Amino acid sequence: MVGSAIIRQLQNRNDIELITKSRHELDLTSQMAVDSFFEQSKIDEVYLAAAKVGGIHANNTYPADFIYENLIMECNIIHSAHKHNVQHLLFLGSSCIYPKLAAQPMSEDALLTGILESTNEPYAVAKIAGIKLCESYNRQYGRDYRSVMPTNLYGENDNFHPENSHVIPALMRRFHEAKLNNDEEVVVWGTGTPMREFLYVDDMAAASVHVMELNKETYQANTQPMLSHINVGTGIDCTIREMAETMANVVGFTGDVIFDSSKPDGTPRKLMDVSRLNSMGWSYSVNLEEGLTQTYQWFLQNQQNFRK
Ligand code: GFB
Repeated sequence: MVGSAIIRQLQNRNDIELITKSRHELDLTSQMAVDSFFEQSKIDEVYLAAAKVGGIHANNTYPADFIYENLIMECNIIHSAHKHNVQHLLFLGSSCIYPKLAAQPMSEDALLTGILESTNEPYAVAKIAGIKLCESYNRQYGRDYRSVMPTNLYGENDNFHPENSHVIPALMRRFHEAKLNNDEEVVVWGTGTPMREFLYVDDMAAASVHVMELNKETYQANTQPMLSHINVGTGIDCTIREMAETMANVVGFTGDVIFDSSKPDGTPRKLMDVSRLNSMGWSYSVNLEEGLTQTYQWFLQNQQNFRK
């Protein structure tokens, strides 16, 4: 999802030659395959958006897959990039790197100050390792490897699986199907009280390019060698209940929304402090209702391709 949005940002630039590989063409969990890819391609900049991702249920159900696949992909790509003399790399993490009960809004220096949320701890540990890999290659070898930590993302090319997806694609599909079936109610997981901040994927891609292209002096002046990541978000959050109501309006579902409190809520709140990125000249442009409307248009055009 984010990788294809970064391609949309960069594809019309004539100062960049894009080199991409689909998951069918290159197995990022294979060190040999990744290394020979770097050996054969003349690469000078890497956007590392590839990851094993999923919502609260998937993280809780497949913890081994989440920690193993993310760690091995990060190790393979970052080490091979260094071996083949790639000087610039941008690693994409997640807001779940911060402690479950971090002070809100969460600033970059909240990293490693407390216990993680249990539903996604293995994924978060892998993402923290990614930041530390980048910092370590910078410190030992003088590389310029940077990290951005997005808040919860959504948009076109998201995963709309009924159980394994994040809340926005899950509810978009559930509300849409309920509307078609004239159902009287839609069930939303948890209590509806957790608060989340949502960022449209094209905003995330724009922020990624912005951070990659900051000059080194600006990046270093705003970060520290062992605290080098930058938050990306809107700085605005809402309850899951409020988001579900906005979703119902966007999709046109007029029935009742009910909450299943037997399902986990996850972190109570994870609002990003985005002042560091704002001070470096970037802020978001697509608000939640606009982003949901654009995503629903994409959903309607592409839903025939979704797996059941
Ligand atoms: O999107 P989500 O899975 O991400 O869930 P997290 C956000 C909130 O929405 C939780 C509620 O409180 C869920 O209980 N929710 C309500 C639902 N209905 C649904 C539904 O049908 N599906 C889903 N998925 N949630 C993830 C992490 O946590 O955030 C990942 O597990 C990653 O590691 C991602 O960091 C950004 O914000 O809870």
